[in-house]
Amino acid sequence: MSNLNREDVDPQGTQDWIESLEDEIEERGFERTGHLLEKLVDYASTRGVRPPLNTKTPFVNTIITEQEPDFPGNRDTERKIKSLVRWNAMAMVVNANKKSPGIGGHISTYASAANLYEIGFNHFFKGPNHPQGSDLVYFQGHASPGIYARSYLEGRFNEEKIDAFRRELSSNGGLSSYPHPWLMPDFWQFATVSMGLGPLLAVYQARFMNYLIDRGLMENTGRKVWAFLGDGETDEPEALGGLTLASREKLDNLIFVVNCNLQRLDGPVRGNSKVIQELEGAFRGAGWNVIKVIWGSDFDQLLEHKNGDFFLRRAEEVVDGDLLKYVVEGGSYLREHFYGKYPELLEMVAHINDEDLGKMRIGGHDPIKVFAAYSEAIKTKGKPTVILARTIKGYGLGEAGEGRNITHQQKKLNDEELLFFRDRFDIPLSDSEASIAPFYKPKDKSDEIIYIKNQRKKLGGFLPYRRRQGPAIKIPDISLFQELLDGSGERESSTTKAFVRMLTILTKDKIIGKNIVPIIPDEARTFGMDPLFRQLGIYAHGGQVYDPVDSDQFLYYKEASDGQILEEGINEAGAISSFVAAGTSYSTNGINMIPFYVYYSMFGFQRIWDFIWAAGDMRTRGFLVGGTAGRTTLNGEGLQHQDGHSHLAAAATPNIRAYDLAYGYEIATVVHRGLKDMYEKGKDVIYYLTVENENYIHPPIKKGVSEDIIKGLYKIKATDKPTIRLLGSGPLMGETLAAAELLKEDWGIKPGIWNVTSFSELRRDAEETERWNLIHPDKKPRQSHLEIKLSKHSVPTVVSSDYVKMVSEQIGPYVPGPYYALGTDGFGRSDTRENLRHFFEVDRYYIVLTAIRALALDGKLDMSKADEVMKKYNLNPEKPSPITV
Ligand SMILES: Cc1ncc(C[n+]2csc(CCOP(=O)(O)OP(=O)(O)O)c2C)c(N)n1
Ligand SMILES: [Mg+2]
Repeated sequence: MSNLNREDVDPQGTQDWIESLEDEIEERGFERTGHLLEKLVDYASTRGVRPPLNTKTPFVNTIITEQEPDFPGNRDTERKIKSLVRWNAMAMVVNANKKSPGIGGHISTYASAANLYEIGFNHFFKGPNHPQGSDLVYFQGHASPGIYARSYLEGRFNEEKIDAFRRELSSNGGLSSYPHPWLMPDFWQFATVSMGLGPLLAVYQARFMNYLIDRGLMENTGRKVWAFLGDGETDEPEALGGLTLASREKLDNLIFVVNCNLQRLDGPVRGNSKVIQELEGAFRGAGWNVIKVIWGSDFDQLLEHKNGDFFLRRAEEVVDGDLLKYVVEGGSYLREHFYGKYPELLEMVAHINDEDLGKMRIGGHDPIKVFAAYSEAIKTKGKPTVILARTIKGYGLGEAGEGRNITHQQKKLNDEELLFFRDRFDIPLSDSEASIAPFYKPKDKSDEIIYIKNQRKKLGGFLPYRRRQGPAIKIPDISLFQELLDGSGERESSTTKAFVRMLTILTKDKIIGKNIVPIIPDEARTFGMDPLFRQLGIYAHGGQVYDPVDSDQFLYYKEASDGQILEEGINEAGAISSFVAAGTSYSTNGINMIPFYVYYSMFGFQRIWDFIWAAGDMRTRGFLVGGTAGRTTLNGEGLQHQDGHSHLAAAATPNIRAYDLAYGYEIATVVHRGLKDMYEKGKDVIYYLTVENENYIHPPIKKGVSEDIIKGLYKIKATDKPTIRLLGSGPLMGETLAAAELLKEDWGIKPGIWNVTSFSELRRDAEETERWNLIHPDKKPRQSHLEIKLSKHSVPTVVSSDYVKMVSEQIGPYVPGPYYALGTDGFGRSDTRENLRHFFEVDRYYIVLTAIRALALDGKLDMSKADEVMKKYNLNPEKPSPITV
């Protein structure tokens, strides 16, 4: 509630104060008056007064009329352009749904945001050829039809192309429903449609640009990051999750524009209060510069009226639910219910007829107001800016959905509605033409097309635009990692330690060391990465302004403005956003950066898979590293910590190459291949590694296995005419080797032994091979890697991994012979590693039991042998099942 409505015990006294303030504004200006007020508030606080400090200001525009800059554009032409974009955006959705009912699409979101984008396109967004470099614009996902429609007018898409909106499988490619760089790699840069991701990604994008500048890798040319988001979208915790980071890091290169149409899918965002005011509080409280754009120029006369206070008071009283109702009901209702409350107010609008009253433009639809807001935003120093622009959902759709709750579903318009739209925006089409909702583009020589192209030319070219490749980096020879390839000798080590060693070697490399971006959410010490703190420094824009508690130690907590590590604190969503910013830098900044995002494995895919999915869509390149993974290998931590399923998610993410690794040389081999693939060859993939904390001896690499390690399966030990085959994976390789020993010693059976580095890569290769064979029945069948390696012996296979069985079962159908998977299905437990492996039935004894039973089922042994195994190793049939809950 604003202070306007408080009871005033001394109105005259108040008036005197206001007049003094007015004098100060007149004589000394806005800035001085602001300073004075700040001083007064500070002083009052020290004197025991509790100033009603409110992060909310009255429900009016932040920028007042006299602060508005002159509008440099041609308003008439810009209005025409905007109308054409609106029409074509609408026609695109309507036509798509006429041809393919149910194909979907959104009309109303862009209809509300058109002016917000048009002002940006005509006057602000710097394009790829701008001397200062390109701005980065996060478009609201559901506004895509409008962005396509503008590209059509700009001549970037022909009619055939926009006619194939949402039909990407059509012969000429079509247009993707939402911003998907994966599907339109020359156009979209950022995948924004999963709500909440865009805003957080944008914050970290702006931060990463400063990181590059502070590290001397990029020049500061004043590029901006613009993030357009919906007001409903701000309910997503991620959407507002980066606000304090943005102000802490003084990201004045960041501008949020919230399209406050007060509605989401089902209804109002805040029917019972005001979303703009709530957001103002949140952003201001977080230290942002907040610019509210609520009222259009039509309202200036009311705000500046001598009785303007009544307008203010009434505006404070109503809630968003009321504001929405006024849009739908129109002028006479508005007069009665809004203005009618106070006679003074009613009097103020007496000269305006009902129709005009209903049409008075609100802030987000007014070019002057939006231009003023953007102008201030790009000049603001030391803090990020948010523009809260009040708009109307489905603006211009009239009866067909303007401001209505169903507006989001609106995909078709009848004749009458189309004609209304045409009239509303003066589209030069006859009745019969308009009724079929054709695309409409004026001639190339028309004022509109010349203007649209000219403005973009001045600003450095068309947007959105995505650059596919950055400059390649020459990756050093794999001998860089020789010590890992040579094994750990007598020393026991873990894959986590091996990984950290590898990372240390990489960061010290003269050529690519500086391009490495280690990212970590408060787990560096867990993984033994803390030595990197001192070596590389932790990035802090303002440097380290305190003496750290451990400054007397060699490996102290070193922050520096040119620090290389991004230590994100306990913030996986933020850290993955940094990963995306770094991993797309080849495209957004033209600088290839190599992110290694190392996190607690359980809090990776499980927590932020949606971001990882978007990272894939955005063609991010880099390494995701799930540390202390494995449901039984990470032992004491229990159910919430022990990751036994991230590889399922990884396998389902199309451009992720996932590996669970057992030895240092596998890490060296896979990482080296990843570096070559992504940064030399420019492949749009992400490498995912899980590493563990079990210590054992890492053998040296054997000759000729590198390629097999990459493909996912390589031989550990050959056996002459084996009757059974054991596959081990990651840390369970140790149990697999121990099981092989037991089989030999106790049962006289010599298995073949293999190591699986990637079930998902094997599966993809097998599926691809199978598919090729299916559609080439006349050709000699191809063989998958699994067949090539394993088809010589069609014997039973027993596989043990530290992941749920479905991970290893991915390859079951493609492995010759019967296939038995042991895995860690069920909730984890805190206990010793040995007990856990027994509990989950993946240890050496269960491997032996499964192998013996497999041989019995294969007719090679009597089933009584399996019983003997149970007895010999004390395997209790009454033991609780790890699977059943
Ligand atoms: C994470 C996520 N959940 C749900 C959706 C489905 N969805 C699409 S649009 C929409 C409402 C958007 O409202 P708002 O952010 O206010 O945008 P507007 O269209 O009103 O501009 C929802 C829930 C989504 N895209 N992403
Ligand atoms: Mg909305």
